[in-house]
Amino acid sequence: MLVAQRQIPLHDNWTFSQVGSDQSYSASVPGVVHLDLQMLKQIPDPFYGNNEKEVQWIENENWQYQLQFDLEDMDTGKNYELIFEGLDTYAEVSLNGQSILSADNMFRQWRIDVGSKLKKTNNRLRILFKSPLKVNQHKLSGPPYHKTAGNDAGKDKVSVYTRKAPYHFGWDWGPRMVSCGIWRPVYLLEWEKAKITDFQVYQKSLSTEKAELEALISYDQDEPQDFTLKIRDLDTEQLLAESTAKRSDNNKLNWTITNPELWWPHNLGSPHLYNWQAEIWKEDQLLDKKPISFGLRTIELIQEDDQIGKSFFFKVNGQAVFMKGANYIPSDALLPRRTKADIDRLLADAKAVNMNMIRIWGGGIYEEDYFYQQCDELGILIWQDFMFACSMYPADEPFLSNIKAEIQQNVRRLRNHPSIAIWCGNNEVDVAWHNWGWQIQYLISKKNQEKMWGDYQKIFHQAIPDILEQVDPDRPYTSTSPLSNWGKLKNFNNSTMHFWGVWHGRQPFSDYKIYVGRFMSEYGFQSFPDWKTIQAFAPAEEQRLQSAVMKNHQKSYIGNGMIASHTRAHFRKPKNFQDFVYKSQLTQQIGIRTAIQSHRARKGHCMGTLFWQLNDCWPGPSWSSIDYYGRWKALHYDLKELYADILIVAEQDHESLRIRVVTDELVDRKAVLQVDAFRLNGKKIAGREFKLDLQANSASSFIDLNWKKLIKGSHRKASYLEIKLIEGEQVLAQTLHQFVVPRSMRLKKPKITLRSEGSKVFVETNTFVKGFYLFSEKQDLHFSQNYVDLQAGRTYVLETQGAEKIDVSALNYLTSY
Ligand code: BMA
Repeated sequence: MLVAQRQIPLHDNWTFSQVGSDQSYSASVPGVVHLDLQMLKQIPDPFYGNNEKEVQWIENENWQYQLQFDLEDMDTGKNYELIFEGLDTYAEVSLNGQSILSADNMFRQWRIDVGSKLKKTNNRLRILFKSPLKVNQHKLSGPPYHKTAGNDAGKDKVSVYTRKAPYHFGWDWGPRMVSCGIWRPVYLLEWEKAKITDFQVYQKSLSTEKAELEALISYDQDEPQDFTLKIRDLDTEQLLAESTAKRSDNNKLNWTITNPELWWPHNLGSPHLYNWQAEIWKEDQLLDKKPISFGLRTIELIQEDDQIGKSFFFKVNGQAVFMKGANYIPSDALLPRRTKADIDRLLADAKAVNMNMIRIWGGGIYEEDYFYQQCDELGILIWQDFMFACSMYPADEPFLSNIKAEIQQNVRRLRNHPSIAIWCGNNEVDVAWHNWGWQIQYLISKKNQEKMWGDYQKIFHQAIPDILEQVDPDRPYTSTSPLSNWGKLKNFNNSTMHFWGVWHGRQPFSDYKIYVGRFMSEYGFQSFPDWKTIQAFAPAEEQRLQSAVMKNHQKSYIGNGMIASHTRAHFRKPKNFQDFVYKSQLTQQIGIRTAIQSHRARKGHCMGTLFWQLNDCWPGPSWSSIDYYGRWKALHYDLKELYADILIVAEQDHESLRIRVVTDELVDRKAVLQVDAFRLNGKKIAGREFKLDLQANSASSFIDLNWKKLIKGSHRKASYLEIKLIEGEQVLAQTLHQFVVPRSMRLKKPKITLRSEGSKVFVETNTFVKGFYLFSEKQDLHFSQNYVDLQAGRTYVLETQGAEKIDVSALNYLTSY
């Protein structure tokens, strides 16, 4: 089918210059100025060493981008729109000397009708990017919204007045990189007669027998006339609906599907997608088409008062779903260099460890369409914040209408994605205003306090819900995350919770067992990234905890000392920095393991756990489970067990042990729990078996035993348990339980043997090993499992992808002995 429409990308032949200089250079589009300068070697790699400091001058300058282009086959009978998918941020755009756009929001798309200004040859497109620091300087004398911007690392905290990714201004896991540029694609759209501007599908009703669907199609036209609108199923080629359209807005088309296949999060079913296309026709000419993938599913957010407080959980297709996942931050400080392959890899890594939800956190960006498409396909749900985080925002008329346009556009762009489960107004703004003491710390007058909170309500309690009511009424909205603050234990009975007692509150890991909220949308603990990652950003002499580079790459005020103290509490003294880095990862793993186990063990009370944070935007220590270069930390490997559908949690008390089996499966099972006690040398002390009736989707099955009796005369420091859940021949779940922290275990120096066969490495040991880590100094190898607790006398298979044959003599390993 030929469409009377053409997209003409404008990505080649751009030049850029610093305003005030005569030098101009070639530029990459899409791109940002830091990447262009780095490419030209005008600045060093900002991620290396302390180079971040060397590139700060860029934010104070204005930058000009220019393009000269021809459009030889231009047809004056057609329409031409210039479309910027994203301009970062303050951009004055002119075409052939005439000003055509003044952009002020990185999150918006801009469309300009340029038909009357274009020429066949020698078109000149010019974009002046103005420094947000200069543009917003005058705002600093108004009410002190900026004072609350604690993560903004600048002297003048203009981030709150700038609709630009908040983390660009600095965050507690990332550098300050206030860049500018044409950060998303730019193209000319040539069209005639009509083009589709919107295609939205609603589920009027959904059951296993029948789905009743309604589409709303809007279009632009050059002159009013009759068009035919059609909806086609791209998989079956079947025409689903057709109607004549006489008006351009919200044309309704209806159709029904019998025995529909539902979309499920991947752990509960298959994420089935229908591929539908909206088309606009003039007689037998197809003018425009817009394909979407659509998943049939219902999603409900259940917030009900109950005996203890207020619930917060999701039902998908009528089933209560426990959410397991992490918070996602933008995967680069300099966004345009990310590729589709990077997105694929990160999402595959999330799915590989059984995550069913990712929270796109409010200090970053609304992601690319591709990101959400992949989540639709993989069956990963998205919690989508709007881009506001950890500070107060003004709501004067021009700023509020800018925000409204941003929300309208992004919701319209994203609303057909089945993966998006919820919209959330902001990250931690409400909780901060009411608990972080800004009013006193910054001496905010009563009048300003009223104004600032009034503005908060205008944005998050009025403007956003009003827009959602109009353009996406079926999806849940929550005004902020968290809704409850971690200060008091009773608050853990209500709604969403960010528990930062561990880390910011300096509490021990064991507090994760006590502080379990109804939906844990944040909590976390830092570790250092992979040793290879450290080598990539720190010169050899800086590879120490206290070096200037290591300190600069640590952005949390609480610093590397917090990692060190917890690492010391859990492991023996590190032999060197590399050993420390490795042990920091094992420590993080123990912490988050404690948290996730506690959250899942209290399923029902708690219905979601999203740790902080999945990924990084530059190389450095952080709360992430995957580092900037995509290398998995110890935690990420462990998530495979922690987020599996069935999880065994051993809750140890003085003498008793409650072993709980948590299942997210939607079926009941009869299984046997097998508990075996071993000495560290592998000798079995005792074993017991228990019959269990597992009730679908619950954490109700458990057994209690006296662990001291079970290990008989053996010392708790010298023994451990292996616990398995078995149905017939199949091991449904298994775990190891140690009675004391690794530091206190009577670990012996292991004799480890490695043997390889093709891409597989076979590992054996003569005594228990906590956190065996296999790697190669020379090659980047990813193994199917790593940081494994090895039992004596067993054989472990670590398989690598990518390498056909592994030579064990080229492998190294670390153990925590
Ligand atoms: C959370 C996040 C971020 C921050 C993290 C770690 O609350 O929302 O603001 O990076 O804490 O401090």
